Amino acid sequence: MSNTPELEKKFDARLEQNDFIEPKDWMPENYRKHLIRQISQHAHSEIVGMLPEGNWITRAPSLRAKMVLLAKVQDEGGHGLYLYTAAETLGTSRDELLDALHTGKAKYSSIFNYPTLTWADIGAIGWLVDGAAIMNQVMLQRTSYGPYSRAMVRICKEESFHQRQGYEIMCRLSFGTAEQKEMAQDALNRWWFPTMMMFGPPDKDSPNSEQAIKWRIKRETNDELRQKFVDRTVEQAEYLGLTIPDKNLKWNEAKKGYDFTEPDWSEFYNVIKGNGPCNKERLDARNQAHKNGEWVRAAAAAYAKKKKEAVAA
Ligand code: FAQ
Repeated sequence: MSNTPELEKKFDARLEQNDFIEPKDWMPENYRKHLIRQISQHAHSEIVGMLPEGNWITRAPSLRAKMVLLAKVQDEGGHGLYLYTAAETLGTSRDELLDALHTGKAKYSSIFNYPTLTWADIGAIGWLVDGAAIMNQVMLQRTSYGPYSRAMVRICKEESFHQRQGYEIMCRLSFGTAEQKEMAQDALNRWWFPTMMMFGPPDKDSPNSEQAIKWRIKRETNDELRQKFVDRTVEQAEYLGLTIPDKNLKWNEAKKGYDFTEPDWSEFYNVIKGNGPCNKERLDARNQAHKNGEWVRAAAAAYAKKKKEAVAA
């Protein structure tokens, strides 16, 4: 029953009708592989994304800020879990997925290879990085694979809280002392272009987009989402009294959107090849955490085994 034209035709017709494809449905092998690649990279991004912010939990400037940041970082761990589970429904295992991350074979979002130097960076991550993540994830709620779509619905609800916590920090700093405002501006200067890279390379250089759109895995292209993100963020920066570090940023009435400078794509490719400022640190931290958690996995497995035996007896 492999890849027969009849099954393929039925599959295409279901996509055409915006039906969800479910784990037990027939699907082309390349659709399955494409999804495992994207969902697992997304899952890895969530858990590696915990590291730059986790770094600030002990240094948050108030108890409230600490509690909010702790909750946010914990949410990201939860997002990783929903996504790994969604990937597992495609016939891969958690061990295989994590092994690919830990050995550097699998990618995760380029953005998490940049350092968080000041508290304002926590604001900038929430505002910009979560803002970009939501822009991308809102369209993924309508992705064609059911388990991925359902994970995205839940994740989007939590991400919008994350974006607001970041914007709140930016508001406090931007409307605070001159020194605080300067910190906010410095964070915006450093995070702007790396955030724009999160949407992936320009459409003309994106090898996966065309097929992803055909399969309705992606509903909008990298460039479309980047444009939407810029258009939405300019106003938010204006409210804060901060300047987006792009001299070419200009409203274009004809396209009803902003013209802007593209990020430095050579920097992007360098980062995703493993040569960003924190790639090594992030992978070392993940590997160490995995090793430290070994006894927890062993204890959980032993408990599950005992419980199963007790039920069977
Ligand atoms: N970083 O052909 P395309 C978050 C790779 S979640 C690293 O355009 P595609 C939450 C791409 O994988 C952020 N690699 O690829 C949070 C491909 O390589 P491959 C993550 C990138 O898949 C917030 C190659 O370049 N979100 O932040 C990147 O059609 C705060 C060619 O690219 C998702 O993963 C990149 N930025 O489009 C957590 C959303 N861009 O696999 C903590 C789901 C591209 O062929 C704190 N993913 N590449 O070897 C997607 O929507 C897509 O996979 C894209 C890339 C848009 C990321």
